[in-house]
Amino acid sequence: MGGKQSGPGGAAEAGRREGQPVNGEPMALDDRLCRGWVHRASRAAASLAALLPLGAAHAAWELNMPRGVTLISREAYDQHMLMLWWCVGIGVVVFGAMFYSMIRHRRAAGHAAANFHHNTFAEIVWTVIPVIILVLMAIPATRALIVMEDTSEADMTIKVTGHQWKWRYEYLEDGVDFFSNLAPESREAIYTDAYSREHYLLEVDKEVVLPVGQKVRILLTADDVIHAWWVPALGMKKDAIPGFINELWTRIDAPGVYRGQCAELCGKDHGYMPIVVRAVPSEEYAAWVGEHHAAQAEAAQAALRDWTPDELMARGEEIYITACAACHQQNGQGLPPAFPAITGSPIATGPLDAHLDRVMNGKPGTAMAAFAEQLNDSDLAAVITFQRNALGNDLGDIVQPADIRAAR
Ligand code: HEC
Ligand SMILES: [Cu+2]
Repeated sequence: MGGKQSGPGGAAEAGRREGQPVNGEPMALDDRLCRGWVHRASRAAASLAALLPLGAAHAAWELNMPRGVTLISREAYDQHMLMLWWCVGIGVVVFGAMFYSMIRHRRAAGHAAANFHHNTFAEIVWTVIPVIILVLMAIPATRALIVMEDTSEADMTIKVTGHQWKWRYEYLEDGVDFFSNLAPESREAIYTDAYSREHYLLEVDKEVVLPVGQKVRILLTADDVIHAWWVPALGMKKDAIPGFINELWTRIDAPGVYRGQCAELCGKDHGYMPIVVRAVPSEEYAAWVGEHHAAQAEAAQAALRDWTPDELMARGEEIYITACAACHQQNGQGLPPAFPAITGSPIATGPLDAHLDRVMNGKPGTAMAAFAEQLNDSDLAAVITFQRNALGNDLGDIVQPADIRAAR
């Protein structure tokens, strides 16, 4: 409403509402609307142009959905295209007939309007034809839905759990279990230069590695609120709901890295819980599982010895940035009142027992999760040591993995 030239109300406004010339200038209204349009369009074009040079990531913007790399994604894509072309065909026929008759039988050419009210034949035709079209669409769509829901005869099963704000992946047969967080580089880029990261906010610290060509059954649930697991190239998006298990399956055809993200508004860092699936040949997958087990054994071994303060602080900082900074912030100031500061916090600068308890067992009913099940002994010892001796705190005490073991 209201161009810059005139405020709301007033003679010009009244004139526009009535569609009457204002002050004896018959073209003023159209002229103004027209200028408004041109102005707005050129402004929009300018802001679009300003967006374009923003980086290579934007070159990947596409209008259509990706065809993807699984049976399901291709099925969804092909049906989407099939129905799009049907719609185009229907549009051409309907609008063609409409415009043809509007132009061909216009009054200016001497045609008089027909005057009929009811035509049973036409009504049957325009009911039956759409019904037939819908049934024709429903057949392939139903077939695809049945295939999508069939998780039987899977080669392997992984359980995916949404947490605020990270994903946990458990490979039920292969004994692999880890949390996947937003990569620290991406988190840092939030505060510095988003365009410095090629996959800004779409990179993680640990990728989900899956073997190509194998049917993977995915059990999907959540720990706190509803999340949704969504990887476009796999043609999959489903809600992860606390207390329920949803099932999906995938069989990835081609090795590659496929990115996605949480697709259910799940709180403050909803935009910061990406998914990265790396599909690799079976041998590479087996090697990855082996490496994972070796790393786990090494971590278990490392938890048996005493760590130096420097080791604890260095590891503690890494853990703090990936696992704690989302809420308590990188500088330890938190976001009060929702997320308390660690700097000067009564617990992080108070008795050690209470600090261990809060980090290991969390605080039920708040966003502070129980990290005892999410981090191993060394990582817990390191991050607690870090909180007590960095971010403005300076207690001078350190926590060893053995202390955590004793507190479990
Ligand atoms: C999802 C958000 C979130 C994350 C991630 C998180 N916390 Fe917290 N944390 C909280 C909230 C909320 C509280 C306040 C709980 C309460 O009401 O007492 C809290 C409280 C604390 C406190 C007590 C502060 C005080 O003085 O009351 C400590 C210590 C703490 N967290 C450590 C950690 C550590 C260590 C990590 C990472 C391993 C971590 N937190 C990750 C949300 C979070
Ligand atoms: Cu989420």
